[in-house]
Amino acid sequence: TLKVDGVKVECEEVFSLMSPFAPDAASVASSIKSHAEFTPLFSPEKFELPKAFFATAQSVRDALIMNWNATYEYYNRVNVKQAYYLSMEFLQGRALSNAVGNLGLNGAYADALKRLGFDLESVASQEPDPALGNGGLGRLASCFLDSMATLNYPAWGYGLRYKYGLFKQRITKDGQEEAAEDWLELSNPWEIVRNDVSYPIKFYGKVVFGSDGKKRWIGGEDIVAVAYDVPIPGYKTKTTINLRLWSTKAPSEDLDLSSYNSGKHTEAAEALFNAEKICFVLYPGDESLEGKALRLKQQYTLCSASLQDIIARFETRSGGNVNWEEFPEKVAVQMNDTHPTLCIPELMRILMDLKELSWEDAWKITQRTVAYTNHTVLREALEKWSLELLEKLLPRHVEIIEKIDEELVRTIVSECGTADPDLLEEKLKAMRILENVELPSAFADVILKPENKPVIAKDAQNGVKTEQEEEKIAGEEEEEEVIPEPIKPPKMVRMANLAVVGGHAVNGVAEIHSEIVKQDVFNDFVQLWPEKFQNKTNGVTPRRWIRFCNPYLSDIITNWIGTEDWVLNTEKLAELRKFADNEDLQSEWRAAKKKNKLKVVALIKERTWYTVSPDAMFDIQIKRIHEYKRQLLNILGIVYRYKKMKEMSACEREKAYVPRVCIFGGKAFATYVQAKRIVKFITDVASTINHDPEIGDMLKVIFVPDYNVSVAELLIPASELSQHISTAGMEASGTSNMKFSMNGCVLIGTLDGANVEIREEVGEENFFLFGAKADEIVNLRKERAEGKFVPDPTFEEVKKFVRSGVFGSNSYDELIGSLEGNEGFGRADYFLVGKDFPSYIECQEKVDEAYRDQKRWTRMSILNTAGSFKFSSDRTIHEYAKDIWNIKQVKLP
Ligand code: B1H
Repeated sequence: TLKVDGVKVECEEVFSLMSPFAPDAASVASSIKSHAEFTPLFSPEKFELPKAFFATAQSVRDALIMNWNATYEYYNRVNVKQAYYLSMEFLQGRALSNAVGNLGLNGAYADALKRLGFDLESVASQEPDPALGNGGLGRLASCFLDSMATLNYPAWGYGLRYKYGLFKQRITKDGQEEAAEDWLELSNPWEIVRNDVSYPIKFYGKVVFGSDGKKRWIGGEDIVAVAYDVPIPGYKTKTTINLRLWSTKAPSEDLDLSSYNSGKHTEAAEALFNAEKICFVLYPGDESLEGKALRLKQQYTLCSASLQDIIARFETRSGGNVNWEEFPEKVAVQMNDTHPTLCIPELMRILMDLKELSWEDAWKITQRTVAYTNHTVLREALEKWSLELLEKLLPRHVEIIEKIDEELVRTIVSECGTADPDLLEEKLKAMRILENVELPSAFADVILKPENKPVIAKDAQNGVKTEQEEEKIAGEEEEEEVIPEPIKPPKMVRMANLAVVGGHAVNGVAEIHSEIVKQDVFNDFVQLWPEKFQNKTNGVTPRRWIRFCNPYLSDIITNWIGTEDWVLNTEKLAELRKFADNEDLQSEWRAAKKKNKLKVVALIKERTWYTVSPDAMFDIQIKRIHEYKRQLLNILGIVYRYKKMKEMSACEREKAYVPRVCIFGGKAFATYVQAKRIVKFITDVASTINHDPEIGDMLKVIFVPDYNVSVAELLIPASELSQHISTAGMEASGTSNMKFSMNGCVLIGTLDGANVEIREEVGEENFFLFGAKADEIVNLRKERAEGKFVPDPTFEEVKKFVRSGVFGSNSYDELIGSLEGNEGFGRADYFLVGKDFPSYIECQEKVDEAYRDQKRWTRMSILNTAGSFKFSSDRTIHEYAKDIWNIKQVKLP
């Protein structure tokens, strides 16, 4: 009899899994069989793949729960400081192979499943790929969880349990179509519903004074957040941390039984639906006001439920002896971008209104607890919320935000002084949390420039007008014309400014990005609090992103380095450098790549019906479709190559180029029209080129539909060239660049995000660099706007070719127009595709030349893997733990 999650269970199989000795295949097989028998999801008479997956997952989960309980109990006992990573997104990917791999049970599970007539790989591929994230930001959060657990850091993740993850992408003749992704359709074997862990969440209502003179937030809409726990195992450690995802429901009394009984079923259940819909989908469309309110409710639910939970744990661990000053010594909260910024006013509210702390004490505690990671410098992506909406939805929080803004104004005025009113005005404009909102009354008089001060105010002061004022008033009297009131810009709350002010640390995610954050986006704050700003270059987990997704290459690395320690200590990968020219290693290396390419050949066939040659170079660009990521530059480069090939004889063609398969993957946000045009254009180009018999295997273009983590796990190990070609200064970091490099893929890219550091680590001769630099961009855009930019003839040639109708009747006016100073279609090549085009083409020619020499190419490939050790998320998490969270590793006894 064992206690699992507080419940007594009788189960022999569970016992054998939790024993300190690795279970053998026989006991694993019997555990799987017993789960298959008792899993009520499937019919009892058949034992097929889907059932095998569920039973296997449940047997693994048993092992995880043992370790997860032990970890939790131990942290409770030692009461160490714990970090909490709050993120609206966790892009977990499939869990089975990862869990089995981290537990070191690969052999036992593979054997056990063989005995039952299955193979582990096919069983694992039954798992739906949970996409509770959009891209890099969510995947980073998941890599961080793996590293936290692996490195034995006391840390948890908090997120939302969306019923539907990121949409499923279908590619039709019209381009991208979206369909709901029902990842929970067959239930989720990894989660543990915690009906015992739930918190009330309030929206709307009003703020009143209680009889004790304290503020109370009352009325409105009340819902409940329920915890769903997902155990996260570390690699080769017992530590199993928790990802706690919140789901929402209505309090049970909210079903209006009398309406229901009188036949008004929909109205009676309205409250239930209203509460549940909050967690229906990841990033609901937020063009409408309803969409905005829903997204804001999601953000607040995450912040409020997580903080209530963290505070409850702090109180329990304090054992009835709560000292709030100690809170920041026990708790670190990391906000993944600004999406959880409501943590700041929420923690303030709880501390002041519920725990009765003073503003000053609550503020000190909040600031010491919270930290903020910035992931973007694109101005339009810096989150802002309408003050009006916030006021309605969270009236108490708006009072708190207003007070934080007022305190900030006080600080700015005292630091900057009033001697230079222009400078002060500029600072206030850049730094205030509230935008387009009058200054708090206490400051209006001190700050306004003399000429802006209301005449009445002066009048009232001394009754004497200046000469200019007399003239102005006289002028106004003469003109009888009524001047219409100017339309007031909407009042907004700038979440990034709130996050900077309310936390003790702000970090960017790659060196160049953190510099831009300091020099540009938050420069005024840097002058005020230079010590807050840091860099934490992103990383990826080497477990999922090489050890498990690329077993062929992993075995080779282990053999040549002589140990498997590199999975934990990636510095060891550097030892491969000394073998970079070794012919034996080189031929093993190429053979592994070929095996991975063959898997992708099959994937392409299955998903697109195209047949591609495994002997061609695999050239891959996989990421969200966005103008700044410049898939358009890539595809126009391909079009140019195609045009040149068509102008050549077969013999000339083979001399000039190496055969390539150019692979794209990625989703466009459903309402991002230009991104969807790019998808359509890529598939149109693909269909022309792939059916051109003259070109054959010399060039193929593939758009892999429904790109997700599992597809990335197949494509990355098979890649030879990968493209990271954003307009310099616009990609904060990128993380797929790290995964590619680790898997021995050579990068072509701009000096942007983490590319800069990857190039430094792998050596500039092993990275194909092109394009304008970040500090040239502003000037280049200015030149463009002034009509001084003269496009290269190659760029004119490629645009003309596209317009000639080679790729169908569409002339792509909107797409090609956006690259020109064509007013109707956009921002005159804001992303500088035309500027970088010639250097991109030239660089791609160098790629062909290098690839032709397979020894040289393999050397470059090996040196990429060898130089990628910095980009393990283990390194990143150590840095967060030391420089921001101040937490220590705790190994379970
Ligand atoms: C990144 C986002 C993002 N930056 C808003 N910003 C979102 C912003 O749903 N939303 O509202 C979702 C995501 N994502 C990415 O973060 C950067 O573009 C990458 O360069 C970076 O590697 C990644 C992780 O730091």
